[in-house]
Amino acid sequence: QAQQGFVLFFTGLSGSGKSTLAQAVLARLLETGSRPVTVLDGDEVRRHLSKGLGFSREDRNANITRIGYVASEVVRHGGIAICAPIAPYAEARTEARDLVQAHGRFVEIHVATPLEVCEARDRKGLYAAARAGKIKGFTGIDDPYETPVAPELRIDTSEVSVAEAADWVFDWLRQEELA
Ligand code: GGZ
Repeated sequence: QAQQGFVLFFTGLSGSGKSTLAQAVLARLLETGSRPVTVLDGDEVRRHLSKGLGFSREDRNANITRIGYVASEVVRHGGIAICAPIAPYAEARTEARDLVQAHGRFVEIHVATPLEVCEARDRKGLYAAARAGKIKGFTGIDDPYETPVAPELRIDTSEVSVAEAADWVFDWLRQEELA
């Protein structure tokens, strides 16, 4: 019997640990080896699928809708898709969820690392640039992040290690008989 397709949709601030956690969960899924996994990471998507889009509300929502559409196609064929955009607006997250749920499960994982921690990490120096006014409309600084109200999972990476967080996601998938 073919297993159900599903989407792991990581959402959270820049530097929250979405990509790192997504990679760790990907590794676990590949270890179990049963099915191919499509990864739609924020950076990758913006280089290809969403090339030319900026960071206005309209462009961010278009980005998330595109990701949702591709993920829904993967799920329609029984596959697994992992997405890790900021996805700051609830309306676009809901649209992605609706697209996917027409064919399978949508697992929203809020990577709820506090802004202070993301800003302190500032791996790419983007928060400093945003504070200095060199980047306008940066999520968490002068652009909103609408906190997910009812995500399937919520994980603060300042409280647990990446390995623990990945275990948690994987255990949840097992419980739901998705992995
Ligand atoms: C937020 C921005 C911005 C602005 C450039 N706001 O840490 P990063 O660099 O690698 O992740 C951020 C990435 C966000 O792209 P997404 O496609 O995930 O965003 S959205 O879901 O809102 O469409 C950051 C970089 O792009 N970046 N300008 N103004 N992040």
